[in-house]
Amino acid sequence: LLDTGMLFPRESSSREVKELNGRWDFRADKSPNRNQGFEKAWYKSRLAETGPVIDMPVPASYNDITQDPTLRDFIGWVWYEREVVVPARWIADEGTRVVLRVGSAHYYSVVWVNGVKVTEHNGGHLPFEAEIGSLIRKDPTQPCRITIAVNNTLTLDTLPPGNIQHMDDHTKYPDGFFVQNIYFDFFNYAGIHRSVLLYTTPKAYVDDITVVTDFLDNTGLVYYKVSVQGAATATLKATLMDKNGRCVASSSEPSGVLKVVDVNLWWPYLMHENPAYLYSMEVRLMATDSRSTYEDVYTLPVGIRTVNVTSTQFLINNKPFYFHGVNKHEDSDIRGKGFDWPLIVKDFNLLKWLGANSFRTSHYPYAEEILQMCDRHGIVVIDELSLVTSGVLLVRRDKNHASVVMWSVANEPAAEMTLIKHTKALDPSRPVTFITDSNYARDRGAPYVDVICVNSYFSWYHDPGHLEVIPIQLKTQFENWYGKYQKPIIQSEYGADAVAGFHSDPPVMFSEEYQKAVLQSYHNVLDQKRKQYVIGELIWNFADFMTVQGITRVVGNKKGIFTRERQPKAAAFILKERYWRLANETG
Ligand code: BDP
Repeated sequence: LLDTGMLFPRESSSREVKELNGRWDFRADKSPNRNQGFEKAWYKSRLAETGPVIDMPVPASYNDITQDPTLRDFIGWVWYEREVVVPARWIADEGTRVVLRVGSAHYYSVVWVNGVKVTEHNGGHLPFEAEIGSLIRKDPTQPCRITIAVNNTLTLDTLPPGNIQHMDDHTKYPDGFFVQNIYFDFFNYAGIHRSVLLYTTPKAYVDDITVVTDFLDNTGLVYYKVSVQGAATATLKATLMDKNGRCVASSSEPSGVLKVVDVNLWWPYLMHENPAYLYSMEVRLMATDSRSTYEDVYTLPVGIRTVNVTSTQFLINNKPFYFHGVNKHEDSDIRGKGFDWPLIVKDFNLLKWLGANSFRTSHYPYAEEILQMCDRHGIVVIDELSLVTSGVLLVRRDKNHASVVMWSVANEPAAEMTLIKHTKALDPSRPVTFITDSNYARDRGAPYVDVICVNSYFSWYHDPGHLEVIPIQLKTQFENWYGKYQKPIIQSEYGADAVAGFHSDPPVMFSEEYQKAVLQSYHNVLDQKRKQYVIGELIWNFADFMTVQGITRVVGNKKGIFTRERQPKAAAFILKERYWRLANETG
């Protein structure tokens, strides 16, 4: 995937998709060295033949699915397997590419088809795939057996990072005892987290499309580039269609600009009465080789909008945009980080109930379907990546989303400059930021970013219990950063834990009243500064989420304004009132 495209698998007249979600066979490798699966080559035969298997849903984290405590906190290799019947016509037609795609699996994966290794992948949040046509054509009478081994061990080289610590003192710990230390604040959910599917394309196919948009008066400009694989020569037609399927511009060049008269711009949903307008760009490819003729069709949704940053403003379509939104996690009960449509649609309904116009994908790339929802609903995204190579892949995966208005290269990192430069080179069309929690005097990244994003937890991690410090400390925070850099600032995290149902007046920490009071104090300062150079506020966090067990976490992080089950705490009503007021004032 490093040098090919990463188009989201879509059905078309030339492409089929077969989802492999549902029940898979599963076994965790609990052998002392956690390596029996490889030593005994579990991929060579059916998993059920080499030992006991249990049912495991895909997509889902495996951690919370069973009643087995050793599986909840399991570290090491787990094995997934299922068989799939491949349509005969896919096998019969040598001109069809059959691709196996995993939306994401956490963290390291190895994939076999009928016992033959087809790919491996490093990283927990991005898709990977392998072409398997020749393998399944070897013996068309056999079902196609897919085995995926996934290892969630985190080291200093993974992102997020961690390390394994062995405890050898037998007076204190059982034999072979070790722990996974992690350096981030969310549970290390593991397993196959996003859809697994087979999809087809013709042998000659549209491999990648890049669009960058602009407009001049009433004319929309879609700069595009199409890359093709599997054809020495090909002809191509790019057609841009409006919402009603009417052609508004077309071209026969592999790259160029499509001009749209009387353009409908893509607007965030609170800024315009006709927001989130999406055109469809259909790319039709025709290629011929000595054997046959191939036609491939791929249709990409395209929102036409611009993004610019001044020293005090964030501009979408040249109008000031104020981020009033949230930080999220991919997290819920039972399924962990597993992709789940009911949860996603519920979250979007809650975002709109709240009047939130934006969110940050803290602290890793989210499922593509979530960004598609943002495009559709006009919700603005700060897209957070997690390391340099995944930076290349993330930009490749997410570059065409109108909703993605800025890249965040890291959360509270140690070495930020190279990441920022690197990301800017990958995509000059979008601003770049990273999230800092450090002192403005010590920070090394701010000179390189377009927007400064600051996390702070006054009266929580600093001066806990002292709400009265917020007005002073927050004002000082903003004035220091702006004074030094003259760049617009987003309050990228702030908040307080509240256990739903804990009440206290006067407010004390962990009560709903304290969380409310922290928010109100922050809002007073934000209201002064947003008239100057503060361009956004993102609450930490949208919902309560699971973390590792520890003395500062009570069944997870409780800084959600919604519970993990998505019910509002008192703070949610404060924020709802505020966000709708901001929507009326600023869009
Ligand atoms: C912030 C981190 C976030 C944590 C939060 C907290 O960016 O991941 O969950 O602190 O401690 O600094 O609640």
